[in-house]
Amino acid sequence: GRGPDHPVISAAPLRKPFSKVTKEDLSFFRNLLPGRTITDPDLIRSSNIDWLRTVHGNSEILLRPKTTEEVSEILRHCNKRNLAVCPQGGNTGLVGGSVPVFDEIILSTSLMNQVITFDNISGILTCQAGCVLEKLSHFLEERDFIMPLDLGAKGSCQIGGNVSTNAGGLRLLRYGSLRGTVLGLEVVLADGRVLNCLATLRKDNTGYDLKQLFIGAEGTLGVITAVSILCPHKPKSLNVAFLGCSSFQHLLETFQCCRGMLGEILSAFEFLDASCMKLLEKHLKLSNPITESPFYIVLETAGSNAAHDEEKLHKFLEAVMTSSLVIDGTALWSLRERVTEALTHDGYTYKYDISLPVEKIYDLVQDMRRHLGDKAKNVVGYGHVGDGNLHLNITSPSKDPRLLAAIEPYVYEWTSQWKGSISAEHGLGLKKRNYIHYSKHSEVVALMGNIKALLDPKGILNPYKTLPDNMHR
Ligand code: FAD
Ligand code: 2HG
Ligand code: ZN
Repeated sequence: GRGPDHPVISAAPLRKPFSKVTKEDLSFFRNLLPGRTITDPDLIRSSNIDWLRTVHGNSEILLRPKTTEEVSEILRHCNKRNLAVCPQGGNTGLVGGSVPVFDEIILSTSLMNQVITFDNISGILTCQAGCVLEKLSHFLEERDFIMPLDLGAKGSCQIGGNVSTNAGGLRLLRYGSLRGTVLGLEVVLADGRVLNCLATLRKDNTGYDLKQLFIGAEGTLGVITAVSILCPHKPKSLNVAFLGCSSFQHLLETFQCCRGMLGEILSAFEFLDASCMKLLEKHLKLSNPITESPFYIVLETAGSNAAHDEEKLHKFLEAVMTSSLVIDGTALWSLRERVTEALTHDGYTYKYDISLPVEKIYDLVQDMRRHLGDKAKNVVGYGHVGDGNLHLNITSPSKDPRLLAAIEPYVYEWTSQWKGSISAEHGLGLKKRNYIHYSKHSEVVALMGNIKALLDPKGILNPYKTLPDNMHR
C-alpha cells in the first residue's frame, strides 16, 4: 500500500533510551583518540548543525578517528554501552541525516583522508572514506583520470558521504550511479566487526553483493571506512553549452534531439528555470549570458577528439536553433551548480528531490505554483533532466508551518500518483523518513527494518534517520 493507508507522523522524534556519555566513556575515548576526542562546545557547534541550518543537534562529543581499527574500537565500545552514534562526512547532506538529533556521539571521518592505492591501468581507486571529493578529483586529474561523480558540494563532501547517500550529481547520465561504479567497500558494523568487501574487480558473482546494502544506507547499517571505485579516463575534449528554451516541451524536444545527435559524447544535460536565474542574479550577482528565456539548459560533451566533438555540437546547435552560448565550462556550470546556494539567500527553503517520468517533471512545479498561490515566496524547478530528477524548491521569508502544510503531503501524493520517488538522490535522513511509504511498499519497508535489526540490533547507528518512526519489529 502507498501513502494514504499510512498516517504520517511528522512530529519530532522522541529520544530513545540510549545511555549518556559518562566520565568513564570519555576516558576510554581520550585514551583511544588522544587530541581527537573533541568536547569543546565551540569546536563541536558546526558539526551539530546541518548545511541548510535547519536541524540542530545537541551532541557534546565529536570523535575524529584516523583508522579503521579506531572506528572499530569506537563502535565496539558504543554498542556495548548502548551509546548512539551519528556518522558524519562533509556535512553537506540536505535531509538532516548528517547531524545528531539529540546527544548522539558524532563520528567524523574527516581525518580518514588517505588514498590507499590507485591502479592507472584499470582506473581503480581505493581510498579512505573521508577523502574530499574535489581532492580525489585533483589527484586523479594529475594521472589523466576523473571521478565518476561530480556535484556542487565537491569542495566539502567526502566519498564516504557520497556513497552513504548514493549521491547522483552531474555526471550520472554518462557514468551511471555509484551502485555500478563502487566496486568495493570496507564497513565497520555496529558491534565493531570489520566487513571487508573491498574488492577491486569489475566482475564478482560470488553470492550476495552485500556492499550494495551500505550504498545509500545513510549510516544506519554501518560506518563506511574505505571505498574502491572505478574511475573513467579524463576526456581529452570538453565542451559546455548554455541554451535557452521557450517552453518545457521545447526543452524535452531539445533533449531528444541532443541524445540522437550527440550520442556517446553527451556527458550532462541539466536544466534550470527562469525563477532560478532570477535568484542567481539577485543573490549571487551572476549574470545570464544569453537571451532571457523560461528555461535554460547546461549541456556538456566529453570525448576524445576535439574537432569531432565540436563539429557534432555545432551541428546540433544549428538543428535546435535556439539562443545559445558555448564557452569555457566553469562560468556556465556555476549557473547550474550554484542554484542551491542562491536559494539559501532567499529565505527558508523547503526542498523536494523527486524522480518522475521526465515528461512530467515540470508539471509538478507548475501545479505547485497554482496550488500554493501567494503562500510561497518563490517556487523554482531545476535538476537532472537526463535522469528524470527534479529539484523542486519552495522559499518563504521564514519557517512557515502553514506553507508546509500546503506542500506536504500534497507533493508526496502527486509523486506517488505518477509512481515517482520522493527522494531521487538526497536520501530520507531525518526529514523524509516518515514519508517512505509514498515510494516503497510496506513489505519492503518491513524487510528494511529486519535488515536494520540484524546488523544493528540495538539501533545505535544514526537513530531517527531513514527508517520511519512507526517501525514495528
Ligand atoms: P554528510 O552530509 O556528512 O552525510 C550524509 C549521510 O551519510 C548522513 O546520513 C551521514 O550519517 C552518512 N555518512 C556520512 N559519511 C558516512 C560514512 N563514512 N559511513 C556511513 N555513513 C556516513 N547530492 C546529490 O546526490 N547530487 C547533487 O548534485 C548534490 N549537489 C549538492 C550541492 C550542494 C551545494 C549541497 C550542499 C549538497 C548537494 N548534494 C547533492 C547532497 C549530497 O547528499 C551531499 O552533498 C553528499 O553526497 C554528502 O556527502 P557528505 O560527505 O557531506 O556527507
Ligand atoms: C543539485 O543537483 C543538488 O544541485 C542540490 O542535488 C539540489 O538544492 C537542491 O535542491
Ligand atoms: Zn541534484
